[in-house]
Amino acid sequence: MSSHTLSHRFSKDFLFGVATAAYQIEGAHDEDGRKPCIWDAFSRTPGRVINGDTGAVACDHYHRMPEDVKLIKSLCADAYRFSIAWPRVVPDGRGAVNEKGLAFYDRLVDELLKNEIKPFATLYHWDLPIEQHGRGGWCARDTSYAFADYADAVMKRLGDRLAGVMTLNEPWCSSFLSYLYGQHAPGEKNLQATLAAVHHLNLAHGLAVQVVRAHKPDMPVGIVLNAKSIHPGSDKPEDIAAAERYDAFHNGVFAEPIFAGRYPAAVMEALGPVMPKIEADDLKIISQPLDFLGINYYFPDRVVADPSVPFPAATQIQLENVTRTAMTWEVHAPSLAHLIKDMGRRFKLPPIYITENGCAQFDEMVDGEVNDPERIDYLDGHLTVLADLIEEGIDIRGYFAWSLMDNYEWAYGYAKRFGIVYVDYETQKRTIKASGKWYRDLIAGRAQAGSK
Ligand code: IFM
Repeated sequence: MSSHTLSHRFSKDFLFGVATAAYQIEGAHDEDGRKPCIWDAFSRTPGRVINGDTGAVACDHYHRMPEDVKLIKSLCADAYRFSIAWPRVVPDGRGAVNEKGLAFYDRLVDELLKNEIKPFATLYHWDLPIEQHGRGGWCARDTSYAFADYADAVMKRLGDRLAGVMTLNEPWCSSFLSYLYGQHAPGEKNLQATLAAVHHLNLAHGLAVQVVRAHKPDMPVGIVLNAKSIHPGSDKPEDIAAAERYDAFHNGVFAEPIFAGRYPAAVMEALGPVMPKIEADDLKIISQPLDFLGINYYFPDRVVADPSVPFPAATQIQLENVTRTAMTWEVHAPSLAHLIKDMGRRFKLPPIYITENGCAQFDEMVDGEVNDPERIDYLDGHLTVLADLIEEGIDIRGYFAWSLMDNYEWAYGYAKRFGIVYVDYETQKRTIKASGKWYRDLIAGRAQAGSK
């Protein structure tokens, strides 16, 4: 579908945005009082990141912020979702607030507002200050409270001008990928540590919601989950049961405490003895009503029963002959609808924003242009699904393309490009890809159509 045809399916107040995260784009890792975070340490550890790439320079956004805001403007985006670096604002994790760190985000927010772009800030996108890691990181309950204090500092300074606040980005990654599978900082493989991180992240979220509301009761606040769209690998009852357990383990440990005030029974039954201490009010704090749920969706998870692995005794399988991205992730837009409907069946959800969606492709610059039809197809397919869901009456308020520009893709370093804008890391030149122009026309077309 051309971007023009799709434009007509979104109302004028549907929010189209682009998203990034601090460690992935800012660089300036040791400037103006910023201190190291767990990703500075992890990325410098041999063997952890492809090519030993680090976020020390990244897209140099810290020095190029005004031009980057112009770029966002040129894409006609209504909103920009960025993250605030905890190690810039409270460099030791706890204690002194760094004025220069806050001043950067202050300038960013003002620049966005000047350009009529709504600022949506994520408080935590994985850059835990190394000093706080030394105090136990997410395995320690203290980190939830340190996070709330940091949130307080941010709200004091920016709370009057933000359009929305996301507490955490993808706590699954900050726990499972970081403490169970060892692929993200701090690179551990320990179930007990993982479950402690899960609970302390949930608690940090709840405490931060309280902080945000204490500053500004009407500030839209939510969390961003990369909830998995789970499909049993077959119709066999054992695969269906495996998919349910997999859901409880990977999705339920976040969604259930947040939206139902309890941990999944299957998880408590299987893993109760290794769960951290859950104190009396924790679940009440965690389950405060939210103004929105942010969903990051990229690919489906297909699972079968596998008694040879520990709980949830399920293994992912890969389908053959399907389209895959440069990450080897399966492209399957209908799974976005499956995810949203499945979550909606399980919980009473607040309004939804798609806070990330996009793909890495093998982009190349040829004669000054980057032609990326696969990314256009990906965006088109997923936005078409969203338009269908909205027409069915599901309350979806906005969509943020991941990402504004190519950036530091964590353990893959700079090897994977997710941007709708190409970054030449030698010169830091930004070039809008064909997908970026397509997205711009989609947004602009909607305004011109004056639709709905
Ligand atoms: O780049 C990441 C982002 O930081 C979090 N969500 C998934 C993206 C692609 O892997």
